[in-house]
Amino acid sequence: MLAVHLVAFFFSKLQEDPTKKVDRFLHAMRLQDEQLVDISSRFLAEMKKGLSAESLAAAAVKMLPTHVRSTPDGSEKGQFVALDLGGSKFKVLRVKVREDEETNKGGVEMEEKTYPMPKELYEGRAVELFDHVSESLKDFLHEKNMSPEKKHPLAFTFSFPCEHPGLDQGLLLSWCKNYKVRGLQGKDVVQFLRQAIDRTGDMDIDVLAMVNDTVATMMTCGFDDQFCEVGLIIGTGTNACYMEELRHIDLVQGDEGRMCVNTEWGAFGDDGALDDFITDFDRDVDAASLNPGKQIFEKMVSGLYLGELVRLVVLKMAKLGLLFDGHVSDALRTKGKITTGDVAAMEEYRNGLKNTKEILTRLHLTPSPDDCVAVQHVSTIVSFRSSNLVAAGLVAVLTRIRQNRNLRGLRITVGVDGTVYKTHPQYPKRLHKVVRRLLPDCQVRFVLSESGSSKGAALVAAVAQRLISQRRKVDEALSLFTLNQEKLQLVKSRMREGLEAGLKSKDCTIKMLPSFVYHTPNGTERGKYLALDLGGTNFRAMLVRSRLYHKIYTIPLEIMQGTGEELFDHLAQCVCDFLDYMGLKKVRLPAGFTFSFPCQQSDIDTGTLVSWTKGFKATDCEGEDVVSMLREAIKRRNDFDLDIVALVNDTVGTMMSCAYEDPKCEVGMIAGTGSNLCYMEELRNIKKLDQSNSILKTNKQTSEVLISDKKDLSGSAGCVWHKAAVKSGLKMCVNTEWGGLGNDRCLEDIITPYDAEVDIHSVNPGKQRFEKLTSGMYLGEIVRQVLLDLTRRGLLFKGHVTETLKTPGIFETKYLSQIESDRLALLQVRSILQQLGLHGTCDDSIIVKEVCGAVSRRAAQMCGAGMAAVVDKIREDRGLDRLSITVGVDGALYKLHPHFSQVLKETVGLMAPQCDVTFLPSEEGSGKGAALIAAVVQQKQEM
Ligand code: 0WK
Ligand code: 0WK
Ligand code: BGC
Ligand code: BGC
Repeated sequence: MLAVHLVAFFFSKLQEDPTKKVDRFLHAMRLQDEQLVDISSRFLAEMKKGLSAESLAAAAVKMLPTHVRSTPDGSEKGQFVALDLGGSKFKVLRVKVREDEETNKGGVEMEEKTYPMPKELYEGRAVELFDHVSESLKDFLHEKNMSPEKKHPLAFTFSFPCEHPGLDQGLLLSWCKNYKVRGLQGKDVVQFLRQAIDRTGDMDIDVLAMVNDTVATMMTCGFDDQFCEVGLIIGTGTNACYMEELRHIDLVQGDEGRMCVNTEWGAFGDDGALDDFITDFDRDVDAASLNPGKQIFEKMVSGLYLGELVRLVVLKMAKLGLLFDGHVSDALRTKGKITTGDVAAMEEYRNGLKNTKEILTRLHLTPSPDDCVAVQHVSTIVSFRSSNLVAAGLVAVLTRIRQNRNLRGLRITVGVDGTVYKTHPQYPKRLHKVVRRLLPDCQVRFVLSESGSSKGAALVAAVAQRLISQRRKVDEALSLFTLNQEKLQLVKSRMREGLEAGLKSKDCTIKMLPSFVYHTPNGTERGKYLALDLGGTNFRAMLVRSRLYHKIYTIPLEIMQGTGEELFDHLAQCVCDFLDYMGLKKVRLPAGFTFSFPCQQSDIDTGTLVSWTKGFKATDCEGEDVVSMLREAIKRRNDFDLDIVALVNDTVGTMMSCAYEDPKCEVGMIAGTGSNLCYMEELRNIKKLDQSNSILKTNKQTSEVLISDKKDLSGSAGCVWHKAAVKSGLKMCVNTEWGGLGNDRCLEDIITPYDAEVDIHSVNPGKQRFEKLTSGMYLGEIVRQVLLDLTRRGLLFKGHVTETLKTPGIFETKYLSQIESDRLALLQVRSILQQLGLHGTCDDSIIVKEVCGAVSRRAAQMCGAGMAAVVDKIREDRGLDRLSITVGVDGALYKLHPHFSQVLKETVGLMAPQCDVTFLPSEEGSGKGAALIAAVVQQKQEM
């Protein structure tokens, strides 16, 4: 009885507009704006899930980083072969980008050929599929007379979800659409293609980049429209990509700039997020698909499924007697009998109904005009839902971009491709309308990708090519700073030769200056001493007694490079200020004077400056006794007095102050503004020791070193001379001044053009070559020279050479330490560069960091090799198999640089494996060391 009432009710309705019954029947597919807004916000949530490290593994919408960092910027150039696989057509193309400006006015020229894709390959083995692809490629090259010998760069559009470790790598996550090929899931598709090309042979192909068709479409449209930052495909499948902020893509290192993300929105709903919108027809389509449960959103939207949806709806309505008087044909029961092309045809403005009739007739149905209207309306509702769902997805993507950029409105272009969008008469208009209705503040332009996605793929390949060549050129420049074990061995042996030569003669590159310090502290040192410390960057005065008080004074450049008198007057002024500050102006304190420059000493309290180094160039000092110069300056003031009892090099002072803590400390090293090292040398080895006023002398005939039995150090006449050698164990600290290694050009095979530039423009060209490769005064300048060269070659900062970059000394070594710190994100590197007026991209920051790393690593390695030469010499001199020794070290480079000390340690370990070297950073600087030496000197004088 009920059935009779139902049929009667329906018939009464039939009389009415046939579309009404369809509207009722498919009310679940007719989505209102609030539902679209709801779907849109669900998709936005899915996007965030897919981007964040915590939730991306479980996310249905994969949000795959593509390594495409920018839309076309006009510099792309070149000729490429392109493969376009995964859409409805498999194409091979030749793409010329800005090849000959004459003919195609800086445009892109393309030739293409579509190759059949045999049915069996869709569900066959991956090897067969890719053999077909590479044979088609070979055929195309042949047809276009592209010589098989020439290396052809290739861009590959592969329209399936892939994880990209790089532009030329893509691990297939899953097949979709009508593909279910075996043996490729989880594997690198590019590798597969390369192997197929090798199997096919007789062609030399360089696969530069593989991109998703959405990405290629965005790049294609971005070539002419710089606002194009979204790529959309509504074809066999559906998908979208867009430019996301790098800082939001947890999977990729770096937090500055943007990267294109392939959303793979076809999988939206695979986790049930759309269950309340899924109709039984959708479930039927999914159940009958190659990948049930997957690509839920795609199956509601894309061309592979729309026709089927319409067929299932029409079939159901026919079965329910709502169409064709309940007549159902086998054809109508047959999967795929209504295509998406049919759906588009049915909705054609003019011939829609005619087409509908023809299609239904083709399905062996005899549709009434109302049936045709109804079926046409079914198509309308199904395709309308598709465009509405795409609109909802797109609104989410555009909202995301707007939020990322904190914009109220947004002007943006969406590049679109795909048969559904291209061939379905109403589709584009419907889509645009809904997007603009839901995003009234946004200016959204849709650009159809006329010539397919390969133009875009070629542009990505052009960028890849530029990045690869840029990378190669940057690596070439950086490789100049790479020191392999062989080169380090060279540095070690040359340092050793230099040490040995320096002990014998005065005229040598490594000065090996006797310090007249015969032993390290033995703890008996007592008293109150003033320590003066003229280092590389500043002057320190300190009072050393049980506690240590100090004050730091800067040395203005004009004093550094003024007259000697002005310099020492400045020092005396500082000492006066300090004594005043300490209330000790009336006391004549014994003082140790740390003077961090090469001084030829003839005794502990006198030394003539051999040559200025670092930034100093004060006149009338070289060849002068610096202790006298200080004494004269103090005398000129005549308002305080000092008893300067010791002159020490900062390396010696550092060794002494550390030896106070660790008696095994017999080496002092400075890695600061300057670079130098001292160590306790066997007295017998210091052949050149000047015997004039020391307790030592050399027997001209036997060149043996003799020592007097007189205890005092003032070298007095009438004493008995003993063979010093026989008095083994006697040592003296030698200030190596290793900074001079290479002054005789023995480091030419290490010195790079950048180093040569730094040396030429230094205050002492040709001098201190080793120092200029290793010390803080110069590392920043070497980096600047490298950055300048890379920028001039267009490899950095877009080739924009700023005044800053041309300014000597602008890139201080402290920036290396900051930039290389692991804790510093690229953004912070960028802000340091910006402070320097260097405005660059994220890639620029990465390259700058690499250059800093290469320069500082070489410096630490060079010092490590030099150190290895010294400790191995000490070991051999003492006839030891193993030497355990401590090195007291100071200097901003060693103390502040994030990696220098570690690389130094590793290199010493590598180059002097028979020595256990402990590095002891000096806490109180060399001042304490100077005071200790002053104490030793005083003790001796009191004896
Ligand atoms: C044309 C593009 C191709 C893309 C296709 C999608 O060149 O990369 O895959 O559009 O549309 P379909 O051919 O699947 O309709
Ligand atoms: C601190 C020492 C001083 C030495 C300086 C070197 O007390 O004698 O000259 O280290 O480091 P720089 O200041 O050159 O970084
Ligand atoms: C694939 C996407 C592709 C889209 C359009 C989908 O099935 O998963 O990678 O972009 O189809 O071709
Ligand atoms: C000087 C050395 C000093 C070193 C570290 C070099 O320039 O020649 O005497 O030890 O810098 O400050």
